[in-house]
Amino acid sequence: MSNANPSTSDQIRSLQPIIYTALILALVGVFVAFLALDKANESGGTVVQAAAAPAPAGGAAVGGAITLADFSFSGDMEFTGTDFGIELNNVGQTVHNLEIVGEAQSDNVNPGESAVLDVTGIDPGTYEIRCTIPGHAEQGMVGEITVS
Ligand SMILES: [Cu+2]
Repeated sequence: MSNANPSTSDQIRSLQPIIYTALILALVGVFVAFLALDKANESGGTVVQAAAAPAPAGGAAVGGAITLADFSFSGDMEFTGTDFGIELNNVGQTVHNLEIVGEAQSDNVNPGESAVLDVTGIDPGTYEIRCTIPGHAEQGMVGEITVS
């Protein structure tokens, strides 16, 4: 009559295949979850890169380029919009910069180097430009730009 009243160990023995199967399924599930997390991280990284890509553009698009020489400005003198960058290329033998009088001031640009002056929130109009290095404006580093 042992069948009518199986021992506890018999019950466990009969459950063993089910327990093993459950354990294996649980392990597979964890493994699949890790794979899914990996995938999520990878695609997350891609998304971050995609989001970061426009960041270097940061400032507004360059609207034109002005050449800084000893001692003159030349190049694009007409700009559009309220926000734009002006590429400054110093082809002279000495340091120069560009100030849009009352609006914006570039960093000094060393001979042979370039920089971008970011202009933001400027109104349409005509603006004086000059180099603020002492003596340069007097020697000819003055001009005008128009913004429309
Ligand atoms: Cu100068």
